[in-house]
Amino acid sequence: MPDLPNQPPKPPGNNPGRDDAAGTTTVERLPQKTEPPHLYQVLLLNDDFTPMEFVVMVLQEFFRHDLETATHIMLKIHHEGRAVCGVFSKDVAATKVDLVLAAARRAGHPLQCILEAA
Ligand code: TYC
Repeated sequence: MPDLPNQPPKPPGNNPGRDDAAGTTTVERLPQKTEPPHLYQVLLLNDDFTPMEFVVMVLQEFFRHDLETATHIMLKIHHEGRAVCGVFSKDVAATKVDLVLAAARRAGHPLQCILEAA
């Protein structure tokens, strides 16, 4: 919009708003294009060697499940081959996998822990 005669000239540069005759600036807020965070589920896989108690401990310590829920998830893995332990952002999910695998290897168990896009 051209400057009105009784107004000082606008400084050059980016004008983020729209000025009307009264000098009111309307700043339009564009709809935010923020994507929802991509989520990943962390799963434990069954094997024939990792003790059930160790898996229950992992579900309590690393996924903050109570004993009853941890036991339920462990038995689901034991019978069905796999189960979701939790759903997290990518970074948190990857860290959980690393921590679980490190704890399992330290204890000498072959437990497998993976992540999948949710
Ligand atoms: N199948 C194992 C056993 O009989 C128990 C187990 C459960 C192992 C869950 C891994 O992710 C697992 N000792």
